[in-house]
Amino acid sequence: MLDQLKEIEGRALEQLSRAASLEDLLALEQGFLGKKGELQLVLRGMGALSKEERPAVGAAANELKLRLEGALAERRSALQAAALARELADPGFDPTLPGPAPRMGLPSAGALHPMTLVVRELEDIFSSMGYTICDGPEVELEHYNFNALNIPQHHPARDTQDTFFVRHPRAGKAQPSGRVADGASDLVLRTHTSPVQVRAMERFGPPLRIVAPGRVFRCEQVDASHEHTFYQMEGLVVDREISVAHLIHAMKTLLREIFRRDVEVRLRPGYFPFVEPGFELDARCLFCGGSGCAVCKHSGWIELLPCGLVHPQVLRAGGIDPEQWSGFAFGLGLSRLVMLRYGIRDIRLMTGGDLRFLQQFR
Ligand code: FA5
Repeated sequence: MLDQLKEIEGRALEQLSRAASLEDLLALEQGFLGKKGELQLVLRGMGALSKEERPAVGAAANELKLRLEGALAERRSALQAAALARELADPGFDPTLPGPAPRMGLPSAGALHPMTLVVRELEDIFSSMGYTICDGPEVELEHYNFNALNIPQHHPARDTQDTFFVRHPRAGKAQPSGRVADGASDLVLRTHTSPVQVRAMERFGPPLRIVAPGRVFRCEQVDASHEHTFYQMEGLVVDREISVAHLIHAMKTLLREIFRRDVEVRLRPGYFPFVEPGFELDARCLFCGGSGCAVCKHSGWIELLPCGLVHPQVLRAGGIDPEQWSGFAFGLGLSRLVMLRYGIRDIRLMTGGDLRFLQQFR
C-alpha cells in the first residue's frame, strides 16, 4: 500500500507540473484528493491491513495529502501570477483607470455609522464643557461591573441586567480585585458603562469630569427597542458640594445640544444601588409625539437617561473620601438616542449590517 501511495504521488506531481489552467488544477485536486479521489480509494482499503501496518500507512497517507495540497497551492499561485503578467503586458490594459466601484455600485467606499456620528458629536459637546473622554474594557471584572458599584454578589439588582459571563483560564483564582470567583469566572461582558466610574476615580482622583461612550451587552429578549449589544455613555462629575441642581443643569444642556431644540423631559425616582438619590429621565417620544407607538411601547415616553448623585460607597470604592467630595453620574442610552435623533424605528437596524439602512447616512 505504501508503494501504491508513492506511485500516486509521482503521477500527481507530474500531472500538476503540466496543469495549464485553474480548471486543470481543480480537476486534479478532485481526482487525487476529492471524496472519491485516488487517495480515498487507497484509504478505504486500509481495513484489510493488520493492526501493526495501519498506523504507518495512515501517517504516510496524511503526509502525502499535505504534500499534494502544498504543491497544488504553489501551482495555483504560479498560474495566477502568470495570468496577471499576461494581463499587464496587454497593450490595451491601462493601470491608471479607476477600478470597479466597490460593492453594490456605491460611488465610494465607506461612510460613518449613525452611532459614530452621534458619539463624535457628544464627545465634542462634552469636551467643550471640560470633560475628559474615557474608555473602559468591554470584557470587565465583576468587581468594576457590580461590586465596586455597591452591587454585591446575590444582590437582586444584578438580575435587572442579565449578564453574559465569560469563561477564562484563571477561573476560581484570586483576581487583582482581591476577591475569589465562586463561579466559573469573575469576568463578564460589561452590562453597562458604569464600571468606568470607579476606573476613572482610581485613575484621575478628584476633582474629575468624564464621559465614557461604549458598547455594552445584555442577555436580552430582542425587540424594536431592546438589543443584546447596544451603546451607552457614562458621565461622571466629582467635585466639592455637587448637588441635584448641577445634575439637572448638565442633563438639560446635553439634550438641548443634541436635539437642537428643547425636548420635553420628565424625572422619575429611579433605583440604582450606585446613586442616591437616583432618577430616571425620560424624553417625550419624538416619533408619535406622545400618543403611543411601538418604539415607546405605547407609553408616549422613551426611557433615556438614568442618573443620580454618586453613592458614598462608590466614591469610597474609587478611593475618594465622601466627606470631602460628592458627584453626579448618568448613563445615557446611546442607541435609543441615535434612534430618536434620526427617526430610526427599530434598534436592530443599527447592528444588522443592511447597506440600504447604512447608505441613508452618507
Ligand atoms: C444602567 O445601565 C445604569 N448603569 C445607568 C446609570 C448610570 C444610572 C449612572 C445611574 C447613574 P439601565 O439598565 O436603565 O441603567 O440602562 C440605561 C439605559 O440604557 C436605559 O435608559 C436605556 O436607554 C438603555 N438600555 C437599557 N437596556 C437596553 C437594551 N436592551 N437595548 C437598548 N438600550 C437599552
